[in-house]
Amino acid sequence: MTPKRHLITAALPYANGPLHIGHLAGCYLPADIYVRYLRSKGEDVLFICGSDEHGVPITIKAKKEGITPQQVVDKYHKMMGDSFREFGVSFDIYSRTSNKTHHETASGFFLNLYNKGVFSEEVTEQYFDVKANQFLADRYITGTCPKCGNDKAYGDQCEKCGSTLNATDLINPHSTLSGEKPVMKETKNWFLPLDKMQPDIEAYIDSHKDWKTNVYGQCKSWLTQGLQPRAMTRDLDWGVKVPVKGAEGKVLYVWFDAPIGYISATKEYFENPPAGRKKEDWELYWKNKESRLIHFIGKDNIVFHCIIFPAMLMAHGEYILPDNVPANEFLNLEGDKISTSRNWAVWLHEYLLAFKEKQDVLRYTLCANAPETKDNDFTWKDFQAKNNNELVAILGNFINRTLVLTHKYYEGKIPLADEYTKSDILLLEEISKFPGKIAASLDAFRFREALAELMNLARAGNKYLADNEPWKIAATDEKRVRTIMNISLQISANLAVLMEPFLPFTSVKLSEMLNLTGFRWSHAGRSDLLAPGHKINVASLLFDKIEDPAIEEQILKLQESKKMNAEENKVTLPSKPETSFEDFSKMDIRVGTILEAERVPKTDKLLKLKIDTGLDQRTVVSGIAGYYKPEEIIGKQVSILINLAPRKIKGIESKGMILMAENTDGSLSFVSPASVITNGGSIK
Ligand code: B3M
Ligand code: ZN
Repeated sequence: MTPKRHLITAALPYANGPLHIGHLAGCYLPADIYVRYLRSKGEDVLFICGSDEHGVPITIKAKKEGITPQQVVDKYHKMMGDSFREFGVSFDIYSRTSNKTHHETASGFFLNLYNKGVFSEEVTEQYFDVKANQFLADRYITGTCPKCGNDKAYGDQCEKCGSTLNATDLINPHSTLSGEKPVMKETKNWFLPLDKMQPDIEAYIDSHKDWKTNVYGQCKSWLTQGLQPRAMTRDLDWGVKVPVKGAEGKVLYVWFDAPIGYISATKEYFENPPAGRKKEDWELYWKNKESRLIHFIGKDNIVFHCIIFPAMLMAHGEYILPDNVPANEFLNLEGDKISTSRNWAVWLHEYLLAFKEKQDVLRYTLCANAPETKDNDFTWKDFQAKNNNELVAILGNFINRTLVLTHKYYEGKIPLADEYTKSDILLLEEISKFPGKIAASLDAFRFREALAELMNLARAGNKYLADNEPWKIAATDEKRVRTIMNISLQISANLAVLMEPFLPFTSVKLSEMLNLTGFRWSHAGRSDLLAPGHKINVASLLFDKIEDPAIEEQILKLQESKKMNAEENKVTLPSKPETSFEDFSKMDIRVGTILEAERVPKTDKLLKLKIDTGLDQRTVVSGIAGYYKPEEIIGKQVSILINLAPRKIKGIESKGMILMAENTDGSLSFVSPASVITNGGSIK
């Protein structure tokens, strides 16, 4: 079915902190690219987002900052909205879940299900913090994940392995309010009987084998484990009040109210309807079978969007279900997980202070590196390289040469293409295929691939100029030069149209320089976008080089965070029991040199090293991939325990162990001799 209209949502970020590059890369940038592409195609599309202002993440933050939850959400709602605007994320509405429309909508939705008898009312024992006199829902409780052993799992979810949990599943639970071990206390809550709904949900998931493999796979694995009833209410005071008798002092579970936020925001958008639309039109997007609903999210939100929210919508009965949920994996920063509490992040508002007006450079880098199929890494060096070697050297260079020559030869007027050569015709044919190729990638939510294709168009232009060298024949073959320049200008115009979803600021700039207006996706591919005689405007550089000091400053800033964290978390391990010299001398520790290093496939942490120990050359597998890149450590001298019994690690026989010094933040460093020692020299 060709949909009549598209409703695109991006996850509602918790209003408990500023936005960082992980947010942009994981969810908002792909969503924005997709929406801009649909708009360029002239589709009917609505792009919805807003702040998630309920839930424990907000109240925890309020407690930490010594302000009220309302003050927290006011502060960050504004900050996040500003960042989205500054980076060109083009929501039709950026709403918030603390507003009246949302409270009414969420509470109405709950009542609808309640009146239908969907919920089961159950008195269960929940964790209670006696000291804080409060039930401990969701993030108020942490403990060890029963599935993966992560000891910082929350009461509703383990962020490490992505499992959804119930607080009572946690091993060794403790309160994040007081740090105390909680007690059990009875309380009544309303449960969504996901167990009974499993067949319907299963049929729904099975009808979406087209979803990204990471998304489909996660859904299947939950279904295989068997769905459990899940409480949709909480004993908390911050949130949407539960609108039924006997529920005083309780609010809706944040994951019940938050996705309804998409509905409320759509309603709110139509509260002051744009020309030609009416208030009730929000229903078209949510209830009409010819509408297509797409949720862009990060991977930790998959279960809520693919199972729980669809279950809620099914139970309600009037709504369409999500057609696709293109979730991304996570973006890391310089090899380490992005973390707000450790200040290990690139904050969007801070980025703009350092790189003024370079929003598109970040959009470009994050899209080129998007964690689409696996977690990915952002590094400042790569950011610099992408800017200097791709945006400046390929795209910027091509446009600049084309426009400067047009001004020089023709006073800024598009010349007539006289006669195409065979290779011109081939190139024009190639150009005509780009919109289709880019569109195919975008339709499949393969944004990296789409962007790479866009750059291939710029590359083709660059190559065309380099092959034809119009500047060399300008004086001798005016006719040929006119054709070359005309073609280069048509490629530039195509780039302006096709880059818009990815690089909206640059697209505006380039369109202004080309004096180009009113073109859409469907015009791209043509070689007559600029008519002969059309006058272009003054040219300026689209991108400029980013020099080393600017990058070093950013790296330094991150190192500062590392240092501060190390200081804060400083725990010096207590001494181990006494040992004898005899015991110590049983260990044969030598100096060796790393000859070869490579990653062990399908692992995150392991490197396979070949070490010259002076006695032999041997293989050692070491868990240091998070700290060292293979190519950086070749030739380094390290300390190695050579008489440790060999062990098989991932099928590789590892002989010996590299000694590592552990920093207080858990990071590792080689123990290397202070001056060069011959391999085999012993450590005693
Ligand atoms: N606020 C979680 C998050 O920011 C949550 C998303 C809600 S989407 C309805 O990761
Ligand atoms: Zn886990």
